[in-house]
Amino acid sequence: MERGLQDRDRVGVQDFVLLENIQSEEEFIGNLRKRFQENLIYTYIGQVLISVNPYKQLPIYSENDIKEYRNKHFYEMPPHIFAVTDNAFRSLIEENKGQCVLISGESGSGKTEASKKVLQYIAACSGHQSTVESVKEKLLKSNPVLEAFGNAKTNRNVNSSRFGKYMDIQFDFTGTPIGGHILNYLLEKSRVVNQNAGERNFHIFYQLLAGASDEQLRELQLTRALDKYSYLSDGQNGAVRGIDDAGDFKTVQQAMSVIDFKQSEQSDIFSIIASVLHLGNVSFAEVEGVAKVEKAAAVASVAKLLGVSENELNAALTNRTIDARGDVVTSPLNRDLAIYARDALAKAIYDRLFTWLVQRLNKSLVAKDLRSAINNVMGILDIYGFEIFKKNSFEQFCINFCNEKLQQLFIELTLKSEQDEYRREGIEWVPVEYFDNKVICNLIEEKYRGIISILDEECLRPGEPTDITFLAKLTDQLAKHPHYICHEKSSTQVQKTMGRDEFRLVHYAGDVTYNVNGFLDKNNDLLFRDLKETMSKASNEIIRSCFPEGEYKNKKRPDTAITQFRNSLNNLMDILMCKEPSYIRCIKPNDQQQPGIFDDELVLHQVKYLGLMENLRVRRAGFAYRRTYETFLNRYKSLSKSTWPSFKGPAKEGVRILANDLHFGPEDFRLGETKIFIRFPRTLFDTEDAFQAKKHDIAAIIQSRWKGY
Ligand code: AOV
Ligand code: MG
Repeated sequence: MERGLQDRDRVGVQDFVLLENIQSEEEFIGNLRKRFQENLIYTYIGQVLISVNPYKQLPIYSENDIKEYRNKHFYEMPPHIFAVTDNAFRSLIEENKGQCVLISGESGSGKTEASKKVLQYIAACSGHQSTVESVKEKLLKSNPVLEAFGNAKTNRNVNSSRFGKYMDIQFDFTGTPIGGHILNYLLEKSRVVNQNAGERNFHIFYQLLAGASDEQLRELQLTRALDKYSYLSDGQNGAVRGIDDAGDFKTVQQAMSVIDFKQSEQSDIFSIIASVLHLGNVSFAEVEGVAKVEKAAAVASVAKLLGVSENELNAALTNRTIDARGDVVTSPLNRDLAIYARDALAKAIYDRLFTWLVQRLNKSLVAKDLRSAINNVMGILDIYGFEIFKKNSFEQFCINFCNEKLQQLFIELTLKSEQDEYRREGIEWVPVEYFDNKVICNLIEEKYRGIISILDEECLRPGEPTDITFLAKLTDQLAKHPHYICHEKSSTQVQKTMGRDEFRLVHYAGDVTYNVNGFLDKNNDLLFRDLKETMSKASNEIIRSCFPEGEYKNKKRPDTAITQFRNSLNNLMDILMCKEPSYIRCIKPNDQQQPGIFDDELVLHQVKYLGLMENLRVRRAGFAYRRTYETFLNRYKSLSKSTWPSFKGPAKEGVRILANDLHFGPEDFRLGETKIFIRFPRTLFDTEDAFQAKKHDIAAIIQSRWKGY
């Protein structure tokens, strides 16, 4: 086990507050690197856990490791995600405070893996009655299902989450998990119909084709050849090293059974997945401006799998009905619009199926008879990480906005809670300068002037709004903003790095150039009424429930995609704000997704934008270490004759005596209301070393006594 001074040269310090020079970025990175090379991927800044993705399996997550961390004091064990979870779990049970574990970091940094470890720990160390076991089993099995439908290979991560997930685990008053609830955020549905080079569609498509039995495939009218499906061929990336699609399919099927998906539901789900593949193969010819379906067989397959009339589907794919003040007019689509309609349908079907899955999981995650016993919840947030690609579109804009919001929450909560603690304990406090990304959040979401408002305004404007008129409005209104860069008003040097149809945002985590192409369409998210109507009559029950009749009859315009997303994010922030947060900040050590490579520059960039140096400075501004009087006294009481072997009286008094006998200088520490605050790490090191030496002596004495018997 790592500890103390002796190992520092080799394994670095396990808490950054123990660094000698907290101004030095080199020292900070050096510490992370040293530990990474020793497979010590976890390091603290106080209570915040930094996790560096090892890109290889480490033997640190066994049942035994879980036992090691159970009910231990935070600092007594090496840093670990289990320690953070244990800490949160105990606050939940002992103090009845709702908890949330917030996991952040860029794409591929290890957030989703971290969230699974949190769940694993909770499941392993809480109640073991059989009803509870089944709840836990379902919670655990929800992951493979959601990942199959919501994750995909991107150029940043082979298993990248393409949706945001917030999961509440619900406990009764004894701390026994009795259920869970999942909220999902904006799935990147455009992936269903096209993928960038080197990327894939959602895993489930490949899993189905690789893993289904011959008979099942025959029923779904599918073949195993990926290149037969136009929706799978963009990325030209069928089989991927490190992904076992057939094996994963078995896992998903098995998970679905555990979650009590009925056989008919499973069959409906896979019919829908197959129908999306067939839909992608529907192509159109154009005769005198009017689209005609070319591949009737593909339409027939879709119709059969979803249980809709083939003729009606055929007509709905090539016509558009508009109900203008009671005047119902149907007009034919040209080829481009028919393709648009087809893709919109495929995206809507997939997206709604995903939401249906989440709701279905939720239904089975709460044991009905226990509903009233819910006493407290622990939330786990795992979103899509900040991402920059060669080409960034509306999806990246949403994802990166989401990351800005989470960073904002981190800033507010860590700095605020630190300040609160000093105030509560009556300790003086020196404020630390930091970059507050509120300015970027405002740029995006401020009423009337923010990018979202401008986008919505353009989407709703009569006339002929286009992506380019939207961009012109942005530039018109935001050109002076320090975090907005436009082509038109930039130096020729900057102009060379971006196109005329692009704008750039200076995000907290780096500059991202967005191409406006598709922003309006994606935000409008229009699905023609004819298709909604056809779907609402499907005999496939999931499809029918996903396309309720009332929807196509309702003339009120739904909120735009980005407005729905913003509202749901703001709701999420409200949920998180009233819980006690634990932070896990994930770092990606290299872009090759390989073990053993620690790219200093890449890591430094993340350390900077995550605000970790500031986090450390705030933590160290006053006092590096703090322990409750009880903990401190318990651990170090053997170091003074006045407190050993026992001390009667308040723990605070014991600590005062101990500090005196250990010759702590008057500037080295402060005694707060409930904790001792130690200014310099050295003081703690010396104390800890003395304790270790003493422990040795005591052990030797005890041993020699035993020998006498
Ligand atoms: P992300 O959730 O942060 O990215 P993941 O959790 O999917 O990243 O991690 C990416 C990959 O890194 C995983 O598939 C594992 O191969 C590896 N990995 C991560 N953490 C660990 C760990 N603790 N031990 C071993 N391997 C790990 V994204 O979802 O793209 O933002 O949208
Ligand atoms: Mg993820």
